[in-house]
Amino acid sequence: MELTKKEFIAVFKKRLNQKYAIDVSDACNSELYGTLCSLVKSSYSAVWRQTWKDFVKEHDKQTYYFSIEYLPGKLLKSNLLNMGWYDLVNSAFEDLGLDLNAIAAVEPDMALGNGGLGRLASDFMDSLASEGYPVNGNGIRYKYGLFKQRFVNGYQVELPDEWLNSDGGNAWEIRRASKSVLVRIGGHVRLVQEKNYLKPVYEDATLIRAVPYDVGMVGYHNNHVNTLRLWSAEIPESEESKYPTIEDRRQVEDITAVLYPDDSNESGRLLRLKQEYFFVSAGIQSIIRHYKKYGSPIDQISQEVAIHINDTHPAMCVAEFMRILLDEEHLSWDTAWNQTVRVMSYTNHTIMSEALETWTVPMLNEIQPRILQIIAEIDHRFVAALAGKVDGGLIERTRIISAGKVHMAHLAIIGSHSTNGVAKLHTDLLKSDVLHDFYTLYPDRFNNKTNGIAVRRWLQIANPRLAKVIDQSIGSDWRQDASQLLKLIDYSTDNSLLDQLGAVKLANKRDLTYLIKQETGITVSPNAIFDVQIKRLHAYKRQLLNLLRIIKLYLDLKQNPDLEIIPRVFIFGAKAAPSYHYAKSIIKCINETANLINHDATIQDKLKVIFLENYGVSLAEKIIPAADVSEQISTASKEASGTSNMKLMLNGALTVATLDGANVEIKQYVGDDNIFIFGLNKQEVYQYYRDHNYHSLDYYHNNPIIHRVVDTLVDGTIPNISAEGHEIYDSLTYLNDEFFVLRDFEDYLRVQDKVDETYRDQHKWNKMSLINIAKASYFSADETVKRYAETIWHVKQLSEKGDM
Ligand code: DL6
Repeated sequence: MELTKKEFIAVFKKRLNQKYAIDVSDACNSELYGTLCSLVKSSYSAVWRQTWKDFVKEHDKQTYYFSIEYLPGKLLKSNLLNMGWYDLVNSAFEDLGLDLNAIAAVEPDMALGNGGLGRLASDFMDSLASEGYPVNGNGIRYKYGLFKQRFVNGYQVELPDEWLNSDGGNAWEIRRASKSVLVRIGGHVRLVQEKNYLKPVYEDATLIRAVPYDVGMVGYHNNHVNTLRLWSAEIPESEESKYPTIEDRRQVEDITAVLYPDDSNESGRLLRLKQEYFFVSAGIQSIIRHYKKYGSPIDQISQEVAIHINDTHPAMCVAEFMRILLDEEHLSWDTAWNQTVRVMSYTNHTIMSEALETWTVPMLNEIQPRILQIIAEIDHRFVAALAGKVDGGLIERTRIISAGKVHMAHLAIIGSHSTNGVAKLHTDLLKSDVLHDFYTLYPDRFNNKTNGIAVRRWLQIANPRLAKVIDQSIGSDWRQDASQLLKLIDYSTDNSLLDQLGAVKLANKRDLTYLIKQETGITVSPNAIFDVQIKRLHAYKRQLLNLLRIIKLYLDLKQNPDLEIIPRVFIFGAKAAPSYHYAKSIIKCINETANLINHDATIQDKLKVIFLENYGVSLAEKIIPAADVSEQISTASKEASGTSNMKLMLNGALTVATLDGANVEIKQYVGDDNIFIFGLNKQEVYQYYRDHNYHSLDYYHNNPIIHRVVDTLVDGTIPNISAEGHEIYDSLTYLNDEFFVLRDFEDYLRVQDKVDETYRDQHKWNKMSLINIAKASYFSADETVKRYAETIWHVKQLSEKGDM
């Protein structure tokens, strides 16, 4: 819809009146928000429908991206931007005396994920639509998003995130009851021989109604809207009488109630397995139903359908797809298997063994006995096909079911034609170590797809000041095509631009100081270095290393209050998994250290430590534009890729990094002079593993600085951490410091001194910043998804970028 500002204002007022019977002057922000969303949605719905028809008409191949997590954050601004409405609405609202930012803030964050994995899926959804690829998401419509984090006496407390009950609700979704499917869970199954196939007969299974809620994924200026389909569990009408009490009903409704229910106990794990099967089965049933209605014969389905398994959670896609092809479509095993492997592809997102899921055979049998039978048959055939051809040990290590456990990553790899890692180093590690056995079996299946980020959200929307300065130097083509940002390199000696970059950063830091004051009551100076570490709280990400350095600075200043240092504000944003005790202890220690330092007058504002509550997409959009330093300090080899590293560099922060994940590629792009690298590399970490010769106590005993700093965890220097401090102290000393914190500490101090020294030369700093902004374009998700589309899924672009 092409509108002038005047027309937009008229349409907006009319819709507001129709929807809420109110005028602009009396309307509250949530009414204004609801009105704007309804206008936006009704404007893209015709395009949405047309995109769907185009998919069907051409019999073009479509991809379905299965992910148990999505983190879209807020969609209003992103939809406005992608539809080309942003400036128009902003200016119209100014005329009406309205504040778009305040109105957009009404929208609850759609927090259907824990961290990088879910945000990546959402950045991909944006890029796939913007590049015009026929790719739809498939996930779960959790009633409660990721918990809301509060700090009480420094401890993390988890509160439910009732996002659907908030003022904004979910304005974007459309409930499509007519597209519901039934998912069978539990019970028993036996196979009965029919003419030419085995017919499963189910007894005592529970039927769950899976109802899809569709959210439009609007492409950038290209008349293309894909679908994110999220499934919700309900009781089928025919089964109502079986659920007389509220408790009974909850057993069904709870399947899609919370994201990653606590899996520290058996019932939590069972519920999670149920969730996984539920969204896999619902998604695959609806894909096959659609294909049968509009597609070619079922034994050619791989020509028109690709299914992506995002991490191991949807690995049952392989077995569920086989189930339908065998039990309902009566294809032979070989034909069904051939199609399945061609359809499926898999991304591995971590080498941490706890995230490579396994289920016990009895658990899988309890949730879906037919799926277990099919997995057992895949396993049996895999073993039979290799017997006598390769070493027996290799077969044992790679088979799907062993020692009573079902290995979901093995199922995903064996049942798909592509396995990719998410950064070069990570993929190399998969090949050489974690999945080496599979690599020897299927070398051609392995490939790398380094992660990417949505430059639209993380620069155009999150940092309008920087976007404007970039427009003024290189023009605005980069808004369509991020690679144009490389033109900035030509301006690396343009003092005026470098000064403007400095001014933008300062203004963004000022904004963040207001937010910090509002949220924590602490005053910080925008002239300090803003040193940012934002990511999930995990031991391998080493927020602890950052904390120990903060303590070291504090001790130095206590000893010498006149010490000249560049003031720093350390900013943390992180949630710990509710059952991850150690991570929660680190949060407590950071909060208590913050409390100590922030209220110590002798420190004279040279140090401030801010831990912002409830880190999520919207908070990230406020922190990232204001960051000077990006902390990417995981133990080398442990972070698969990282994506906050890319977002922060795009916004001009300089990276302090270990050679881990995508940091390695960042270093390659920006060059050694524009990044601060420290610590063990992957080879050195692995050397320690091989030689068993890391003794953290040696570092503790032989290095007086380390000794003094680590002792503060237990000697009362930091108040109120007696239990948590001892837990962390023990982990670093007697338990031999699993993540080499003490080993890397000295080098971390060295590199941080270099940061200080560089910051003193603002001209140099801004130049480095400019190079980082330019080179971040290599991590545009638009390019990443092209590589998935062209080399894994083989889907074509249906529409190209260009103004509507
Ligand atoms: O690929 C997206 C993201 C990576 O950037 C992170 O490095 C990686 O930790 C994360 N992986 C997960 C999987 N579960 N765990 N742990 O979230 O994926």
